[in-house]
Amino acid sequence: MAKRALITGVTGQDGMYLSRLLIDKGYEVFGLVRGQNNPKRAVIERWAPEVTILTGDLLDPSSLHRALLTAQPDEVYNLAAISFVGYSWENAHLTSQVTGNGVLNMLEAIRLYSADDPGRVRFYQASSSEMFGRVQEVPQRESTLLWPRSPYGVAKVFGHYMTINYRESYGMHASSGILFNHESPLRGPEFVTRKISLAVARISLGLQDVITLGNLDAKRDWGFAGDYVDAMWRMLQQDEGDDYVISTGETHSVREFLDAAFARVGIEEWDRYVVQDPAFMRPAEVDLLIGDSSKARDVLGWTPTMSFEQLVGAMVDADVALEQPRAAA
Ligand code: NAP
Ligand code: G4F
Repeated sequence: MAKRALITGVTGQDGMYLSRLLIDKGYEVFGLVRGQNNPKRAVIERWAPEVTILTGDLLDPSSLHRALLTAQPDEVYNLAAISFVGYSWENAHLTSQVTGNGVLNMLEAIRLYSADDPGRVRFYQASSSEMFGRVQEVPQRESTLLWPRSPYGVAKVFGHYMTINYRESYGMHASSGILFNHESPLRGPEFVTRKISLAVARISLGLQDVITLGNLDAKRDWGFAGDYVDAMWRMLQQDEGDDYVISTGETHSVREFLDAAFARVGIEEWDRYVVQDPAFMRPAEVDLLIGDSSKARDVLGWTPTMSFEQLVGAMVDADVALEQPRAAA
């Protein structure tokens, strides 16, 4: 019998990579898509036509219950969230509801659905290195004290502890992946890596003059999204639910990302192409993230496959290919 998986947030970067990974492993995959006439629905239908689309919203508990009844999943991957940190200050209440309370809605729906056998449905929660915020330890690991610096980070802490609480209270097979930043050509253009790769591609093709950014000194532990969804799957194949940090163990500044991206198109001196604007600075910044993923490497046998330079190169190349027809027109 093929295993069955339900993915919330299937239209996002990770949902798209995870859906392909599970399909390739022979799973029957169900994806939750929100809203009426959501334009992303067509995108996931093209990307992975094998996925059965279900409509629902993390804010609507009955839609989650219905999705469980239809999908009858062995595994649920809760990837849905308002995930853009910058946006979360302007929309703190909504972020708390979706990114925080939405996790509780999903956990509760699973608890009621599988009350006869609490371990029947395995649950993955998309926790985040943003929870470390003002970091209390370098590198950050599973035991590092959480000190979130944004409404998004606070909401993720709530979801993280709810996941642990449901595991401890009800014996659910619930795992929380504390994932550090992971990127790809499918990354949303609001995030700094994709904003840069798109702009560098367009600048190299003569389609754009400058890129306007905020803090260039922030440091992130950037990995490849394709590697990180593999870690999610590995967590749910363990005998028990648990928490795992997933990271590369290398950190780079936004400035270093700019170095690598511009170098890819043959530009060594990029100062004249980059403008800084306080509008892109955050009320509270997470200055440095670098993760220690020894536990995941030892227990899950997980390891990242793509270097920082390869990742930046792949993103810039993909955006050059995307923008080339516009330059030729
Ligand atoms: P993403 O591209 O922003 O995708 C977010 C997904 O959530 C989208 O499919 C979105 O649907 C969906 N969504 C938003 N609000 C919803 C609601 N009320 N009900 C149902 N679905 C809703 O994010 P991602 O980069 O793939 O990340 C996946 C998860 O991992 C997120 O929870 C994120 O916070 C977390 N995470 C990401 C990273 C990272 O570096 N990428 C690191 C740590 C943790 P629409 O397409 O309709 O908007
Ligand atoms: O790309 P970012 O917006 O990602 P951020 O805030 O680290 O959040 C991402 O990673 C988290 C994991 O740690 C996820 F949980 C979350 O869902 C999301 O996927 O910003 C990265 C850094 C920040 O320090 C920001 O201040 O880049 C800096 N930055 C500088 N200029 C900018 C810009 N960020 C954005 N988005 N846009 C700018 O113009």
